[in-house]
Amino acid sequence: MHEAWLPCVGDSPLAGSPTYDEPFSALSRITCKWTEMREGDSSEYGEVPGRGEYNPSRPELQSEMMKGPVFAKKMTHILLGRLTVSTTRQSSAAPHSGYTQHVLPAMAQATAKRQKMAHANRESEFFPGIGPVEYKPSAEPSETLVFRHYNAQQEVLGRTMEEWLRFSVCYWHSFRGTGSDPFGGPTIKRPWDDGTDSLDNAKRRLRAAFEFFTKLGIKYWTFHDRDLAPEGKTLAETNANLDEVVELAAELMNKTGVKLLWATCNLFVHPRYMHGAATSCDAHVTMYAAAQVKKGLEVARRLGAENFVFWGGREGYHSLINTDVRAELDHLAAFYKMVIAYKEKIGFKGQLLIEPKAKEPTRHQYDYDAQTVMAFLHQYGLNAHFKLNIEPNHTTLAGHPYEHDVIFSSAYGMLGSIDANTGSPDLGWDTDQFPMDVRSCTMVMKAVLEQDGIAPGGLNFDAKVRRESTDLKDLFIAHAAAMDTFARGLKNAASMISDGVFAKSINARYVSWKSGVGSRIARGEATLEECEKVVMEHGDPRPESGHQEHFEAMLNHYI
Ligand code: XUL
Ligand code: CO
Repeated sequence: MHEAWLPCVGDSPLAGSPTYDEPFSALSRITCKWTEMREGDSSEYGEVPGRGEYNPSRPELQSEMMKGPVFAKKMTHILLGRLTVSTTRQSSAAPHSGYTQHVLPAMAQATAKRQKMAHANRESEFFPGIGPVEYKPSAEPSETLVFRHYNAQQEVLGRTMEEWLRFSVCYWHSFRGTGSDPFGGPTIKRPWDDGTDSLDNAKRRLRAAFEFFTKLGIKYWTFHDRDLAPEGKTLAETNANLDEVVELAAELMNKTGVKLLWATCNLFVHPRYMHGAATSCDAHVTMYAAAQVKKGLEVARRLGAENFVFWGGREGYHSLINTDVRAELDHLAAFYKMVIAYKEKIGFKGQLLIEPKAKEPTRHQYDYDAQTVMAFLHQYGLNAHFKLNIEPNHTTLAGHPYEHDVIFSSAYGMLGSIDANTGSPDLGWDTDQFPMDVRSCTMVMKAVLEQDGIAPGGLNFDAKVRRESTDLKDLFIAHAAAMDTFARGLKNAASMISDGVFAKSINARYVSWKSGVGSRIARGEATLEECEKVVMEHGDPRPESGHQEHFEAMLNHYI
């Protein structure tokens, strides 16, 4: 009998069984049993010797084992399971094959390292008894703390689910949210948070967050500068507080392999920003915002952020009677030019993103929706430096369907990242709910697949558990269920694309643009006279059905 901690997904071994000291051909029976699951480090599996050398007489095991190296290259933190293997030797055993000899020393070391890691991982300081969340497609309906569809390493159209989806936890909702709303105070009290503004509290909270990310298997996080560390009495003190917590963040990121999808500056909570930040009527306020963003970019660079987001919380107006809108938008563009200059100066490589929102907190936000932001960027010659971070709950506030801004920005090559959430379409405000609607997520993932992925952006859960969902477990379930919804969306969208029926039916609607005068108009070569001639010769166009219900029925087939 042999025992080893090995990477696994569900109940499948993924990196072979190095503790065998005999080739499979020498064995008449192999019984494998998985017990105990935990997180672990698979980086040492980077190159598993013996790949492909397993005995073909056990194809069912070999095919799983062959996945090992591919899997290991992509992940550092994975699930480990204790694999117990009992073997029965054949009487006329084949001679020892060389591969196990060659595997054993390396694996002995690896096992020791894994055992050490496992010990560290067993310390469940903040979420005792919860997680890690496992992939369990056979889960009962009431088992919601599992993934039924999200299987990080499963390939869909040539990439793993993890690569397509690039999930991220947002710190402000999940670790700073208290459930308070304009009508009532906090309802959510986390055991690690003493409610003070101390640096100790900030650090404890951050440690809790990293335990959460790891148990969930999410590889990215996002934050606002002021979520991480408290404001001090002066900007210098505030920056020093931030530096202290950022150092801990760097350490935790390094230890867990969790990366920073994006950072952003909170330019809306402090009273100084009541008239706006980059669009304030007071230039001194804009200077403060510029200083804050300077530090934000430095922090983003320090932590290797893959993007940097601007959401103009107070960049808008409440009244046109007291506002010079042209001046405010000119100032916003000038502000972004300073940002580009500093980004280049310090060598920050992340993608800059603007997040549209139609209203709230201001009556009218300047970054109203995707088309408004793209027009603004063109107007001021900034389009090469920015992409968009689309939040579908904001899209619906602009009066558009859920997927509208994702599709519009993607159509122009401007979809940079997604704040994956949803609202209640019957309400007129931003409720930041977890995305749980399969149809919506399918439509979003179709756009993401069609543009060949969202990297360096990702799907950031800018979503908060309801103020009535007060258990720690609710936080896990919310993320796991939303991840599962997007995984379903991904699989559905992949089928829609591979089957090609949508592309075929859509192309059929536009066939008249592919030849003759239609194609000349599309290329910008036709004239009004030429068009007139066609109509004179051929008469009125024949009305064609749009077949909307046919398309809707096809979509339902995939959902
Ligand atoms: C606000 C919102 C922000 C941005 C980042 O509605 O979505 O949290 O995502 O500032
Ligand atoms: Co957002």
